Amino acid sequence: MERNSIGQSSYKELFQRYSNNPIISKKDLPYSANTVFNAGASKFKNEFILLMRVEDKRGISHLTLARSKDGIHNWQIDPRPTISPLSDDYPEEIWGIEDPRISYLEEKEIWAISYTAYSEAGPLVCLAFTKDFKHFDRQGIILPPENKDAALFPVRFNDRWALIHRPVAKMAGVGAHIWIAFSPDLKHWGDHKLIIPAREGSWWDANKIGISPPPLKTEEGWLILYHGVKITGSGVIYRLGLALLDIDNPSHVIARSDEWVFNPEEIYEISGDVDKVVFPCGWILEDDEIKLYYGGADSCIALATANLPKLLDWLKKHNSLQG
Ligand code: BMA
Repeated sequence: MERNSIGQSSYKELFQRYSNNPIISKKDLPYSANTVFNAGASKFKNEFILLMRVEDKRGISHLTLARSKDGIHNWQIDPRPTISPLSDDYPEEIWGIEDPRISYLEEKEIWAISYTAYSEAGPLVCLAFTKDFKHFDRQGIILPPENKDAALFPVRFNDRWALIHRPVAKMAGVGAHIWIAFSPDLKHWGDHKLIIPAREGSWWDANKIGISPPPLKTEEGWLILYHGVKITGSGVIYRLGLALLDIDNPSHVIARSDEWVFNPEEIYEISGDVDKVVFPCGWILEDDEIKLYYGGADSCIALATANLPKLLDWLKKHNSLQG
């Protein structure tokens, strides 16, 4: 019988949770903290690495690295914060650094990390480069507040880099939508365009959406996994849906799912510092299988897997942009 790498054979759901979730929670950290959650993910020297958001007991977040041979078990966690906010040199990091997304830029042979810095003027987008996950070369602010949920494409389009981001307008009744921007040098960003608007009314992705892990290159286009935030009488529900962007022109949206594909259901997703949240910042594709690393209820890191051809096939059947 066909089995995925976490030992399950059922494909009733598009994503299958690992049965021993969560894979990392604060009891696994080598130092004391409030919580560990939303982690960027990548492969580095044949290991899976997670760059985890850790919130300390003051409420300020930093990033800490965990590595594992199989991406499931035996996570080796750095004994102290790997990237701490440096507010003397980077005042925008005064209230912490959060939610890293990692993209490998093959032509430069570097990993680019886009992350949220929590400044006195609000959350904004910063970028850092690394070649070894030990030394991090900060590039500073690339998009001013309020902006977060930014992720780089790993390749250039007609000589320009592309970035998905999520600015927030403070005007009442204006939602928070997914945008794209372009840059010749990874520093100066322009040609901003809204590509995926939040829906309205009672939809699962009404009013506020943002990209989750970085865009994933597939034969059908760039696969986007995005979060939608529904406000209910008892608080928020963070769920995930899919979209597909044109492979050569990522400003063009080919498909967008009508239904959500992942929803907080297990206790570690429903109950924590922020209830009813699933929030991935990283995914890794190997042999058609996606490993999705997500924060559960802002209180732990969990793993789910999905079969890429099945996701693409499902998205075709559930494309709300058709007809
Ligand atoms: C978002 C981000 C995430 C967090 C989520 C739910 O705005 O801050 O880091 O997981 O809210 O609290």
